[in-house]
Amino acid sequence: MSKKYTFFLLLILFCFSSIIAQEQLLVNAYNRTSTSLNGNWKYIIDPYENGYYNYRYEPFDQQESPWASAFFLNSKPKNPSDLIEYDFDQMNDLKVPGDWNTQKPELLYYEGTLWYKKSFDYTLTQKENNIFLYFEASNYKTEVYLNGKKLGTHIGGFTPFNFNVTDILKEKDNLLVVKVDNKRLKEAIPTLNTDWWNYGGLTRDVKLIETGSTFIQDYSIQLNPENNQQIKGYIQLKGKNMAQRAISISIPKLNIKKEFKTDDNGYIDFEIPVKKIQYWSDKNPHLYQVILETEEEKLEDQIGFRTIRTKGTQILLNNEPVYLRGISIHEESPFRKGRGYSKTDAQQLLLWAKELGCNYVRLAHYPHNEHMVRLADKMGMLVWEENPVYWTIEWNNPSTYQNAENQLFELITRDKNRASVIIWSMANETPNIPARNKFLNKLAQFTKSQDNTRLISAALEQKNYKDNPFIRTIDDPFANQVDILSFNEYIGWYDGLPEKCKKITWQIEQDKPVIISEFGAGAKKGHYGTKNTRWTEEFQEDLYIETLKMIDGIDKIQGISPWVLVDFRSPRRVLPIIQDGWNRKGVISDDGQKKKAFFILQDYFQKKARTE
Ligand code: GCB
Repeated sequence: MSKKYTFFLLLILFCFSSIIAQEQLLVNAYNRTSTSLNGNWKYIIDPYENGYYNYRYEPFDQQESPWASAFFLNSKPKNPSDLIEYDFDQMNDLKVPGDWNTQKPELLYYEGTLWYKKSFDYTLTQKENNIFLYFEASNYKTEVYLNGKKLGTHIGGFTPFNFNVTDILKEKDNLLVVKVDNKRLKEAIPTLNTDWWNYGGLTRDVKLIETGSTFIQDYSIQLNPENNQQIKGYIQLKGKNMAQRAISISIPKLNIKKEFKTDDNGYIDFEIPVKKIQYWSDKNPHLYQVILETEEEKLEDQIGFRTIRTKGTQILLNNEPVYLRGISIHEESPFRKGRGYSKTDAQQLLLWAKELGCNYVRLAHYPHNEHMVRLADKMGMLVWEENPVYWTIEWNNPSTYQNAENQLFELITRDKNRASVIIWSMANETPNIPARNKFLNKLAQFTKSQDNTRLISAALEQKNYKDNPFIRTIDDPFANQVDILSFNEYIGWYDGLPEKCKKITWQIEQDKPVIISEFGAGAKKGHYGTKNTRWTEEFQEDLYIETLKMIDGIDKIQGISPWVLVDFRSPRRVLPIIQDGWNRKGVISDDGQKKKAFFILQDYFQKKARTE
């Protein structure tokens, strides 16, 4: 092997290993036998990463016998003369799940390392079973240590990861130490610059999942996109005896019970004919109970069966045209003013969307928690899910690409059996330059290779058509790769005043369904004035009136998701009295009050729904 080749190989291995050190994700963690590790965890704020590096800036966890100063050891002085300069047990608690920023005033703007510690006991229900430590999300870089041993590193703030800890777990006094670092980095996904709060910490549930010694690792069970009379999929077992094992799939309401045998790699793929099936849709969100059974395990899911595709400029759900009456949503709790994580948070957000008349939500700008898509499945809400490739990232950096791909992969793994999810969005408002085109093309191809039952999109940008400022178009080579042509526009807010909408026409040449992924204006709830006074509810209301009229003139339009359901925190938004750290483009205020624009949109959607 040439030296150059070896160098590149090592570089790739290094980049890869620093990103994907955790193990393959268990699908449907949501319904597995689990024990929650939520609750109070001790914490140490460590801006200098003193518990991670020695004074030569060498990580303790890469040394054969690390000093007692390494926080993951949770060292205690044995003699009065011992020097130990930390003590988790004398520290305060943080609640898990939950961002740290909104739990302690001194952590509101904190971006750096914080250590968590939890002790727990656990007894396996059967000696030969496996036990996994599962994190639903942790922002951003997470190092996990159990009983003094490093389990691995995870990068990315919004997707789940897990570790098989069967060989390390004890019955009593397990010591779990987790280092979470939310420092923004240029090479990261997302990068330094975003318009949302960089909430740090163990932001979603943490749990132990017990599986059989041989267990169901992964599966996909979907309607065949080519044949809506057939359920198609695969199941992957893992563990000690995964070859030639019997698996049954039953869907009682469809009178289906089929037995299969795995191949030598623990894998089966299957096609099951179905006749009288109720298709899942926004109008009839029918979910079937699906039961997978092996000798050792029984795993249930609730799955909807539908097809989604495009034909010319239409979006077809179960072969019927569907218009996406949507709204964009950030994952913030309507109750706690921090990162949302609970079922109640998700329920309130989706109920507001329903009240608006939506049949669709854009979950911006990163993967939201699993409650959102589980509830969307139940409520008949179509969903756009998004990878945090936002604005300008390091397009030429291979490890940045790998990171983006890995985050998307984790999201697809988690949600590939959710009927509500119809769109994977690659990115938001990215520049049209060759390096970005290459990056996004690769990501889109990867996504299609992982999942051919959904559509691909990205929130693109619009521009003047042939230098005419009154005619707008989409001129972006990535438009050729997407199934749905989607773009953000702020005519009337960053671009003139709302009345400008009257003068704009659209020349969209691609033969694809078009959706407007964002438009909006800032308004402070309770701030009233003329329609040309910024920040008033009247200004925002007028922008909605004018924009909706303009949008009706786009003949290919198949949906909208205005910006945004609820005001959300953003450190970029510093205008006193009006913003105070909040982006005010919500049609609902941060304390849950509806602004005038809410009712304009509601009225528009009600009329739209009537014409369906
Ligand atoms: C955008 C971004 C979104 C911002 C929004 C705004 O175009 O996609 O993340 O929050 O504009 O309020 O400016």
